[in-house]
Amino acid sequence: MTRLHLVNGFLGSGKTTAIIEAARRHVLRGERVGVVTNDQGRYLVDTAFVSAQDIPVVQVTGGCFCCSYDQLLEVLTALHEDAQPQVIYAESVGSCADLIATVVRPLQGTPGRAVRCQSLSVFADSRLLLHLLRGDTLPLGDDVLYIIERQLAEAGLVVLNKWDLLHPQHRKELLSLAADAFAGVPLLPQNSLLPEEIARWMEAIEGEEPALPSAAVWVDYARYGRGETQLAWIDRALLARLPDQGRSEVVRLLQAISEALEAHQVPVAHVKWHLSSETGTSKLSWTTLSQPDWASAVPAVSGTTQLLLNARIQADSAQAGAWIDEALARALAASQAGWRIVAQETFAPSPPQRPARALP
Ligand SMILES: Nc1nc2c(ncn2[C@@H]2O[C@H](COP(=O)(O)OP(=O)(O)O)[C@@H](O)[C@H]2O)c(=O)[nH]1
Ligand SMILES: [Mg+2]
Repeated sequence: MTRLHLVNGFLGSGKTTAIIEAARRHVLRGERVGVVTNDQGRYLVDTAFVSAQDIPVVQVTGGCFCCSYDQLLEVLTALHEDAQPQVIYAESVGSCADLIATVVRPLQGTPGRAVRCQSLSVFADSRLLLHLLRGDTLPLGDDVLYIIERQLAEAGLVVLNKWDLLHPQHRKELLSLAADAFAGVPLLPQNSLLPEEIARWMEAIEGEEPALPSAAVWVDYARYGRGETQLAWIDRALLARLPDQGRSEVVRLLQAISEALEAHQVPVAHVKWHLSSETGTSKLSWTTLSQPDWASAVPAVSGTTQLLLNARIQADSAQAGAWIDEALARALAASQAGWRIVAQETFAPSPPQRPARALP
């Protein structure tokens, strides 16, 4: 029986980072592992990045797990046929909620399935969670924050991720607020960049006792839908042949998009880039509370280079798409590299509908 670990948590909270390290550790132990990624669009940075690590990966696109159960079952079957994984990590869209009712309970209610759902970890950026539990003002709208709150309400394990980025003076306060807010649910402070901390997470979810609540939580789908649609999806895939000093080209491009979003004060949930060239692949992220300095984050690149942008931002999708395209057009016009835009999507995701199969 394949063990399935569901991993939820807001956009940019650290799910993919943790899953990739966990998958590596399974492989080192001689276990076969697979990953399911999920997002609103079709060209997914996470799929590209997981696949670049030689980890078998399938994706559920065009909506979150809660609305795409049939597609989830299809890709789980395909993963089974291709890789026979003993353990699967399935990461839902970071704006998805209601997984117990829409995925876990229906899976449990289907006898004979080759997959057993073992855990539901919900990741949170510890800094964001502290603000949320204190009731501080955040750049994200109330309905978006409602999604985060509902995600956490159904956790079997709350991962207080990016613990390293939370000021040591605030750690006790977060532990105490979280213990009150998620009474009885295990809390795991974690720095997902440290392999030994991922090993601890794996122990927590791979133990005898499933880290999985037995009952679903109530979700107000009107609010959930408003939060989901407020977060525009914008992706752009670009291709060029770069010289050996191509790095500065990429830095300028990434900076141009960031400056456009900043100029219009667009709240960011997660803006991520997958960069692949003949020198290697990497993933670069800008999350709600951390914008990296692209000039130091971008690695060396050369030769045929692909850039894939997935942006989930709180804005009108058409308006924000136009801002991004203007910035891109200016950056590409100033470049000699002959960049081509090879794929693009811009939309406001549809509001999720509570499926009829949802179980309490
Ligand atoms: N400092 C720190 N950064 C982290 C941690 N976990 C993830 N990150 C970074 O947070 C960003 C978003 O991570 P990602 O795994 O893509 O988040 P996801 O959207 O939840 O899958 C990336 O830049 C990661 O390197 C952590 O525990 N500490
Ligand atoms: Mg991810």
